Amino acid sequence: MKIDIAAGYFFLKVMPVLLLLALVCPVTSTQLSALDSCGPEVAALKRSIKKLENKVLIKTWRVQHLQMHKYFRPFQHAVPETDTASGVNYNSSTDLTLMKPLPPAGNLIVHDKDCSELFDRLRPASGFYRIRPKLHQEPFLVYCDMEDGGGWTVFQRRRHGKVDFNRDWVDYRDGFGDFKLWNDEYWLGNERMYSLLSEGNNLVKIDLMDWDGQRSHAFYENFRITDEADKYRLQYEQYSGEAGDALTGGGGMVEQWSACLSGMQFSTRDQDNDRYMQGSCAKENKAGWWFNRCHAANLNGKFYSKGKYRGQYDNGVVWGTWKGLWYSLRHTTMKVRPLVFLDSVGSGAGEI
Ligand SMILES: [Ca+2]
Repeated sequence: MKIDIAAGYFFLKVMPVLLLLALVCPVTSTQLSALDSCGPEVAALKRSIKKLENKVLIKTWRVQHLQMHKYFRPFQHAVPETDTASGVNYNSSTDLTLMKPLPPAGNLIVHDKDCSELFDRLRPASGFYRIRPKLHQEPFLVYCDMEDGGGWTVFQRRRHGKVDFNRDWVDYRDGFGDFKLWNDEYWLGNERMYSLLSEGNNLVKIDLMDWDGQRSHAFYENFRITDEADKYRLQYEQYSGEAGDALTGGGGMVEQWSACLSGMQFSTRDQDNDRYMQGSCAKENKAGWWFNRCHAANLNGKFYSKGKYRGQYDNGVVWGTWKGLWYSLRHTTMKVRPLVFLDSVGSGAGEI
């Protein structure tokens, strides 16, 4: 820095004076000794040069002094998260700084884009972890199912009925429920699901359990939803599994005409986007979900704690092709991972 400032002063201040001097009193190198004879102009210019040289010396000394006493120091990258809020490691009482270092250029903490990346990287146990599917997004908590082959990002869970799933559009868009304990219930939120599912090439697994502890499941390939402008319309491709293709309505053409959810927009009690002209499927079924006229599968329905139920509407936690429309399930899980995935079993595609 000393050299830079001295050189800068020389070229900006001293050099022009010398050039001016050469113009006023042109001489060759062998005639330099004759400058003194060029009159008062030369004497004035020599005084200016002396002043500038002194200024350079003073500035150089000040720079050295500041560096020596550490009034400032070059920018340093913050160490990874410490207890101090600024990320600066003040480990020496003599290392006082008057100028605070600049903040780090970016977030130094790496977030996985989903639970499959986390699984590949660390093979951790199941639990809640922070993921970030898109770089522009804030990271958010989600339950990662690291059993069942591992790497599953869970976006819906019903376990005990403590969380109310009869909610408005904004709640379903932003997500709700509890994100702490292994059996907490939640809806991750349509906006987060949109970012999580938007690239397709995924495999969604729906895990179901009845009140006798019997389990079943359904797989859907390339499960996606559109954005909020299109009301989070549902799209999916190939079904496989044991529980039946209830999302498509099951049964024959008549059932599918009224209950196929492929291509349906999302509806809530305050936003009716279904095809049921006479009323609101979301209100009747007490759920936010993709409805047609209305459904053969509604995992966000009303939680009945005995399984079989009766009522005006088939509004339980329903997977019609497995237990019928009048049986409300005990456990449900909707989870996703990449279609091509080397799971812990090594099959590459879960149970398919
Ligand atoms: Ca309607």
